[in-house]
Amino acid sequence: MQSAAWDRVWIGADLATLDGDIGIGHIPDGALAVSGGRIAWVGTREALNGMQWTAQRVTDASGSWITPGLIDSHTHLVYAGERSGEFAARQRGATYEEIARAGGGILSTVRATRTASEEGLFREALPRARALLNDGVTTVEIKSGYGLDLENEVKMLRVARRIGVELRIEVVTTFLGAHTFPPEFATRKDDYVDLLCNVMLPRIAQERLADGVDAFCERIAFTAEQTRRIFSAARQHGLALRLHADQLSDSGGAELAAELGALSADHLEHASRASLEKMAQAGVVAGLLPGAYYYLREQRRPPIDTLRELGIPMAIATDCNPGTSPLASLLLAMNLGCVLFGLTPDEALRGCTANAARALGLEKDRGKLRPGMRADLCVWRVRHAHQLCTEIGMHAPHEVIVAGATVLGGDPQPAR
Ligand code: DI6
Ligand code: FE
Repeated sequence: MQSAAWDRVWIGADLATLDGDIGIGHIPDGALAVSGGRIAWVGTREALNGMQWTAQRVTDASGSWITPGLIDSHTHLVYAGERSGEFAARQRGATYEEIARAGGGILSTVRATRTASEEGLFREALPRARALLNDGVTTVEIKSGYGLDLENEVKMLRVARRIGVELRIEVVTTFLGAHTFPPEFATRKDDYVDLLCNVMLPRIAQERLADGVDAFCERIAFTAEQTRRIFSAARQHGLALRLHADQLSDSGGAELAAELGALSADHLEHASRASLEKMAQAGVVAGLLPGAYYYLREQRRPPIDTLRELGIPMAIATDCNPGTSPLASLLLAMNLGCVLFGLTPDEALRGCTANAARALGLEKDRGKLRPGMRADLCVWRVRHAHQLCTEIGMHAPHEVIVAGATVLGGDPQPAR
């Protein structure tokens, strides 16, 4: 029998493989091998004992759980400034929409972000990304959308890319020039849509600064028709589509996401059953953002029962942003998803691994413990993986591994 030669093996851990369509794919007393930055073997200790293998490093992982590295599939974590004044105004009774219509909200962050230097923006954003890494996040999606002109959108996307290099995690970037209308286009909205389609999108695609395109399809932002134009242009440049859909009202977003083949439609609090049926047919992932629901004290939950009934995969993300979800903990987002939306712990874990990978078009490579996938792993000192979402603020990964390399924590390696 030929002997396998691996870089590293963990033995004795409980594995949450997330492989298969239900549950978390639990393998008790498991073993996992990594080679060349990829997962090479997954199974039980017993099966491993029946094999011929060698490894550069063997880790006794008994008493630990290993999960796929967590994936935050929706964030706006690159921005400058802060919005505590707006929070206070809302405590006094103002609504998010009122603040937005009065030029606050997203636009106040646009002002701060335009003023910031690229270096300053990087320094403001990095701690938020680091906080996610501290929760076990190995892939994070980051949107632009607080520049709203070519120069400042480019600046945001460059900062997002740099964060990935700095922290050695994977950053997926999304161009969200269609977040809101910049003040200079307030009275000529279709001209801004022209600019997005004819100038900004082509340049950003050409410089490979964005992996996808998103839009805020909402009565206070872009109409379904404007969104359709932007998405058609994005598709011509080969960019993936994601959509902020039906968060504050039924604006036809979910339906459009299905029609145009978006990877995910996010929020969905007000999505109709008919549009969800179209999403199911088109294989669009539902992005659930319980942080925004919580922070805005929304009254209407996303239609979880219908999503389940239709078999629509659910991802959970932080939506980390300064106005509606100032949240840099994916573990807390999972807990909020359970407590506020009624998700099961299995669904929450799947929402930040396998289904989040799917929301980013990375399902062949991430989100599961499966041979051939990139070795993005978290090792947790817990009795059960469910504790990651049933307990709050009690857990941090013991070790975080990206493409086979330790990027956080771990045991000191014995000298050879
Ligand atoms: N929906 C949201 O909840 C955030 N963006 C969006 O399109 C809000 C972002 C902000 O208020 O700064
Ligand atoms: Fe968002």
